[in-house]
Amino acid sequence: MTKPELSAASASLAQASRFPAAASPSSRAEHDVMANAIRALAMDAVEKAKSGHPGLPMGAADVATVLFARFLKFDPAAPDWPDRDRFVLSAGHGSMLLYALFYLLGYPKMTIDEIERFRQRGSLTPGHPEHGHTPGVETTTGPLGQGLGNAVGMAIAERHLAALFGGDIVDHTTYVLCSDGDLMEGISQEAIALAGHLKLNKLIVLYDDNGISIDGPTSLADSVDQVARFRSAGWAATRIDGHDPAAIAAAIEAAQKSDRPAMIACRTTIGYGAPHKGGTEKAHGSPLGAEEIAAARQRLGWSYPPFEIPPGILAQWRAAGERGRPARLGWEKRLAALDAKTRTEFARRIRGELSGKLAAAVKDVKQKLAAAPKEIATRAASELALDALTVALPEMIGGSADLTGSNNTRAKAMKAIKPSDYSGTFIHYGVREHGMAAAMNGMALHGGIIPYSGTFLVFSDYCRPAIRLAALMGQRVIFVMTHDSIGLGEDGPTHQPVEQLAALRAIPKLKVFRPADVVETIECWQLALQSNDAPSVLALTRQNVPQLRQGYDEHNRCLTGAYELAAADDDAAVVSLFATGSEVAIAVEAKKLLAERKVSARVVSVPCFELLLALPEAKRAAIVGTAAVNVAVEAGIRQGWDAIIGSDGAFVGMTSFGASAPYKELYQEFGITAQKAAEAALARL
Ligand SMILES: Cc1ncc(C[n+]2csc(CCOP(=O)(O)OP(=O)(O)O)c2C)c(N)n1
Repeated sequence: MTKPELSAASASLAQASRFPAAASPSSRAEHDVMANAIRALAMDAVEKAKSGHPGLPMGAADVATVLFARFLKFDPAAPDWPDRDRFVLSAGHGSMLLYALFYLLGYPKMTIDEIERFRQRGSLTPGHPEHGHTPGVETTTGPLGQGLGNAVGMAIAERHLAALFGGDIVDHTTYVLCSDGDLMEGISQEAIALAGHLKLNKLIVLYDDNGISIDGPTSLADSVDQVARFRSAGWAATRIDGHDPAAIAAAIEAAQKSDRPAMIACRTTIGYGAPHKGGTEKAHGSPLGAEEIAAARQRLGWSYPPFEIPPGILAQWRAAGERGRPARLGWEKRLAALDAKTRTEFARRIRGELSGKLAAAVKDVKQKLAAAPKEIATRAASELALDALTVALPEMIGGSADLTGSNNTRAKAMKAIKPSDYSGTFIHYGVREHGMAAAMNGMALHGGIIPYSGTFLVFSDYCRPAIRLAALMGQRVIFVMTHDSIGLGEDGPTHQPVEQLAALRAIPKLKVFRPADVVETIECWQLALQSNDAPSVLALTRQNVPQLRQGYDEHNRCLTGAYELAAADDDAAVVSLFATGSEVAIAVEAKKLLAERKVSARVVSVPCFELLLALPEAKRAAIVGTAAVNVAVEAGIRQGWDAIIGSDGAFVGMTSFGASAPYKELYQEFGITAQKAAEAALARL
């Protein structure tokens, strides 16, 4: 289409103050002005903010217009409608694409004022999309590749819940818009491979194939044939002109019919419409500048002032926004027609509410342990807990990154999720820690599922970016991480976490649990499940530990993060021994050694720093106590412990990497023993 034609179409649409509310553009001209509205808002908002990324929204505007105006099932009046299609903007730097769409489509809170306040404090339009902050944003994106990983989890969640509740209630598609950067990140390989293997046919990736990243053309660093790459992973993949609405629509239609996940490589021009900067890295991540914007307006035939969308064009967009309402109302009717039991269960799961069966299951396990104590590894304790918990809470979906037998994350009754049957509740993620964690975030975000996983604690480093995002988004995702210290023994220093506990505790909001025995393990599981606004890590031992908590106590003693496990033999403890996990038993032994020296000591188990440090000052101080000497024992580094034991406290732990040997020898060699803990206390008295 030539420029004058564009201008004429734009003008006639703009003049029609009561534009016929057709559901989707009926001509190329209508499409073009709708797409140009996105482009104009993006370049003007970035210009006003003096920062941001105009290139992606301008380049992907045609793809987004076709998707949102013709295909995506959503309702701005109910952004959380459970059966909506999910749209994940994996390339979160292109956030203005989402914000422009939300405004144009009529999401009530996304006013033009919010668009004008792009990237300003308190606005609904932060630099990168933030879930829970802006209605309609399905997941927090920005770290490239994560959104794609989340989308795989969302697509798994959809298939699983559809298998349980039927296609009348659960039948939606997950769409992703991703960029070159998303596909260069390693996590994308894990996500793509898993989705292809599971044949997630309701996952459609639109790849903004513009060949440009920050440094310049992607050819500087990349020569992957993405279509071939996706095909080899079991996807349907195709290549189209991403500025041709008919081609985009045809490709999406075909993708919707695919029996496997589909990728559409949409060849686009970054910063489409900007005559000098378009097609170059100059359009990627900085304002285009007044001159270039004026020239782009000319080129696009867009003659309206910044932040002004003529009524006719806005009406066309708003009509597109209304498109999904009948579908939502129809779904609500179908939901209401379900039998009461199914409907209540579906609603409970979607709300993320725990059933009353959880408390009963925990009580039952604790009573059995009181009657017949167990000296087992906390990873085995976790399996024992899961056998009960997964029955009480069938919305739990477990998994492991190829360490199922080591992580003990598969409860007896669980069957695996397979392409031929998604009703299972266990996922063999393969050796893909990062993809696993990102997929779990997606499942939690989707709703209706409580995901948990398994890997070795040392490999938390392999999925840390996704753990961080789970915390940032406040999602209930549970990371079981076994082999939590030199106590794993012979596998040696490559597998022995030393700094990982401290590193995980450094992530705001993340609850890092390190239970001391089988009773604490079930209590920590209960707390992790109850933590519906934050993720948890359960750091568990490979080696056996004694059951320190004897007798039945209905209270969850781990709730305060730390508690006095063994009181001083008299009223005046001069030593407080703090420990976590497998080292609590060592602290108990140290207390005995000190008693032999007539030194009165108490033992405080510290299963969760975050919970302890969140207590009101007086309560925390009461647990920490006022002994003359504080000693902490943990087979990790000291970092973080000073908040509990003070900088003058003694620390018995690791200061180097571990070594390969039977674990008891390692505890001796690295001095993590009752003897050393007692000596450390005595030296300070
Ligand atoms: C994990 C991660 N690494 C680096 C960045 C910084 N970054 C933002 S966009 C980008 C690449 C931009 O290229 P592309 O993905 O093709 O986006 P486009 O230029 O098409 O907008 C980079 C490196 C990031 N956001 N996330």
